[in-house]
Amino acid sequence: MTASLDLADPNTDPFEVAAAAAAVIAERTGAERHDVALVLGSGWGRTGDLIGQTLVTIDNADVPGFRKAAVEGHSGSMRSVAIGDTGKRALVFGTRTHFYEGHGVRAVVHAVRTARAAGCTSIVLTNGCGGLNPEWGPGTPVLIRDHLNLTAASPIEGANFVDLTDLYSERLRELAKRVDPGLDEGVYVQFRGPHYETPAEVQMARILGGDLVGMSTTLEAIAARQAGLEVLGISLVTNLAAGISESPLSHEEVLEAGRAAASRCGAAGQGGHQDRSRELSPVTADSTVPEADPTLFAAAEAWLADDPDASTRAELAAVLEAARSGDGGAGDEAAAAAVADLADRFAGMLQFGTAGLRGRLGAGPNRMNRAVVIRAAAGLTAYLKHDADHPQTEPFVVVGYDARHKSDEFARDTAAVVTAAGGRAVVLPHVLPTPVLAFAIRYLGADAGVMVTASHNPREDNGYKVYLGDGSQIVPPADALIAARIAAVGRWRMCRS
Ligand code: 8IG
Repeated sequence: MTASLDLADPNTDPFEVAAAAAAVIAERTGAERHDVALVLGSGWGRTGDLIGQTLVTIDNADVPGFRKAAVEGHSGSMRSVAIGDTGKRALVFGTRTHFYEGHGVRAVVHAVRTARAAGCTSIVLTNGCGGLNPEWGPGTPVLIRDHLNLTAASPIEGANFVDLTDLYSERLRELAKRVDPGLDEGVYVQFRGPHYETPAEVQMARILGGDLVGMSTTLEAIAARQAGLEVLGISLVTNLAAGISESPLSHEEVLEAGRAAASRCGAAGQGGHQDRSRELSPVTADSTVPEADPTLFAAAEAWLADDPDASTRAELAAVLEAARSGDGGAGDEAAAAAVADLADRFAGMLQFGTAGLRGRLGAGPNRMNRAVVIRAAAGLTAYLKHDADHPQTEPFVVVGYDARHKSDEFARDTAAVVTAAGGRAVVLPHVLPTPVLAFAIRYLGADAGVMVTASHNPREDNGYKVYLGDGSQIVPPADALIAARIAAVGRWRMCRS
């Protein structure tokens, strides 16, 4: 069977076209994988240059499934850009296909699926839009907190009920706000277009809770979530929406606002700082710049209020006190070290991969602790209920643990979460080696197993490995699906808020 690469043909598998596109990108760029994707909307044309050096530019016409740009002000190419000096690569799409072009939703979200197939784990979706808040003058960038999709369309085909809670990553929004504390947030409303709204439609959007009106982004964001990508959405308010200002709307006004705002948006999109740009990739958050900003302390306070474990609470309280004790004198060096320690602990959540979770024991989302384990267990359970090859309404999980510090507590927490979510759980009766867990999964007919073990890692680390019902360790895309579920679990409670 030869696969058709025509997205308009209903017999074509759009993910196969995305894989074919990613293969061309890998060949042309010489990069086996890209890390972060960026889609440039109206007015964002020069932002790609601010991230780093463009290494390769590819004409859209050369890549399966892509179309030429339909609108003036967009460029019809994609590029591979070095992200500062991090060794990571951004895949920058200079244009997008809009829903109003009438080529179908598959064409609209093809860049998103291609980004995932090319290895990206996060995506930045930008757009130009109309603003409903009169304080947002033309050229104001606004972070998308949530959306209203008024297109009545979806990129997802078939009975696949993707969860969209916290679709726009709170972690990435907070990161953007650390770079540019003046950034506001809003709810983006996608109309079909291509006409702009009537004043009555703008009022409707306002009554529904909208802050921004545009013709893109929501379908792409949904496809990104389905693919397991972490999403950052940024709108550039290029005009006040119809009826909010006196004057009628023109495309020229939109392009002009974009030109005027390019530098601030570049700073926000890039991270404003080379060391920040690497944090856009959730895989590593290793080189955070120590900085005693209030959001860091607020994040630590929020953690203290929620952490179920007295020992990590006490540990964090001590670090927080030390970080706050800078007095310009001899204590300052210790305070600076404590701030750096805090920044590292709150640099993001430990990332879940095929090897599960692994990290240093301690307080904070970037450490192994009961709060992080509870969240991982909730994400795993949601995966087993909704995304697994054979979804289960009452998933059955077997949990084992080694003799490492806190392993037994992590195992019991995991069983409690599975049970609370309506599943069944068995904890092995005492410390047992991993092969026993793998045997128990098959012997008991479980849907999955968890082994809390640091294996051979340093004594200050611990780890959390996940096995499927046949006793095998997880392979892609299960890792990305579980990671997306974990990301959707109460992010507002874990990270800065
Ligand atoms: I740029 O005011 C831009 N795109 N729907 N409404 C809609 N899309 C837009 C607008 C706007 N401005």
